Amino acid sequence: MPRARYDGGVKIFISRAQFIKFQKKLFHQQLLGLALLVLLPVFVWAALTQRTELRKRATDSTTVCWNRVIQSNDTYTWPDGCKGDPNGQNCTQVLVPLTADELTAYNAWVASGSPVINECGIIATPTPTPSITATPAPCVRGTPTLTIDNQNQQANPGVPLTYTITLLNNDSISCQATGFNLSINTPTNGWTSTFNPYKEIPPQTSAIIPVIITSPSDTSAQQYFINFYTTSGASVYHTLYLPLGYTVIPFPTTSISPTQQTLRFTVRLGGITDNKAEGAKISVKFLMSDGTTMQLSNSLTLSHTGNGVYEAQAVLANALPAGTKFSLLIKGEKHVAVKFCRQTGQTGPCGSNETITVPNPSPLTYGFDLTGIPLPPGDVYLQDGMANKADFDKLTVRMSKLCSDLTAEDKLIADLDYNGCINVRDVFLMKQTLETRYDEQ
Ligand SMILES: [Ca+2]
Ligand SMILES: [Ca+2]
Repeated sequence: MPRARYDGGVKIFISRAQFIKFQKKLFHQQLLGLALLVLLPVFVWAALTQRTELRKRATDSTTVCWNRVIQSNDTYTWPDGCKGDPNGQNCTQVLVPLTADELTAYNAWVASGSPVINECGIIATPTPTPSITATPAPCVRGTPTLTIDNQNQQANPGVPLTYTITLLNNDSISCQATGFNLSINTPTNGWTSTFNPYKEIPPQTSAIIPVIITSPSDTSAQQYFINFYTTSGASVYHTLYLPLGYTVIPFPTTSISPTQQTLRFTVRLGGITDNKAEGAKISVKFLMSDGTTMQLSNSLTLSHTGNGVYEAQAVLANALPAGTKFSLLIKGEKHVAVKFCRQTGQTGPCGSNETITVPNPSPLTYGFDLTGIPLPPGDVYLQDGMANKADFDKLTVRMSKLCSDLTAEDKLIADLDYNGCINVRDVFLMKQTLETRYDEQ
């Protein structure tokens, strides 16, 4: 049987040369197979390594500005060849089509609502139109951001203040621009405001809105809070407000200080409870805190206002400056002087260093209610600044006269209760003063 197989071999190889040639060919094929066996794994390894490296590069890549992709019909390109590089480096003035992988990533970004990419800013390219291949991005409305640098300001009454407000539209980039309605709630009594009540702002974009507010010229000095409101017909999320502080401060005193000033002195006279002393005179002296004095040049005539209260007025050509400290020395025509250190309500002697202070602003009409201490009669004509025996003698010597025989001078000297007679009642009043009173100064 082996012989028979050999014979068969003989039939295949016609000669030995052919057999040798066959063996060489077989050897070359084995060599090629061996080479493939060695090189193929190397090739596969290299390919896998390259793919891993590409993936790694893709993972490590910096931010891609998908919002810069330009869509035209069914083509997607990078503007200026920047391929979404947020730094804008290596740009060329050509449109570069997106690769297939980039197109897939871009469509995924659009499908996720085109989220804002902070590093990529806002670009003015048109919103991509929906197409068969790209899913339209949903519009997500957001609460706007209101900011202001000068939120609390102050001004004199009637002086305008300008508030510079920044309104940022936080809608997603795929939304249409929003028309914001703007308003403020100033007080109603004479306040004015100036601003544009409507502002259209694209998404992810801010606008500056100047608001000018003016208070009335007679506004009382205090802080007012005024709200600046935004609303829109697009979303309830667009409703919010920003409080603005507006403090009204008074004008400097000098600008409204009157040049003239009316002084009103309200007094009582000792022993007088009716109008009998109508027309009597008083003198007024200002004792300034710096030690100087200011005597009103003329004595003032008293006018009865009711129930034994009398009033006298004087006009100063130049008002007392605000903050001036002083006391008053009031002396009747037959009375000892009384010192007043309070504008109203004084019923006893002045305290040490007690003074009246001119308010700020210095009033046009400056009133003093001095009725708490009736002026004591006793220092009679001719007055010498004290009530003593000489005054008492002038009185008693005239007591013998009939009322009808008294002259005007007699009455001025000794009719202390102004009843037209000189009698024991006048003596009583003078004795009261002699026991207690001398001119204060
Ligand atoms: Ca006297
Ligand atoms: Ca009398």
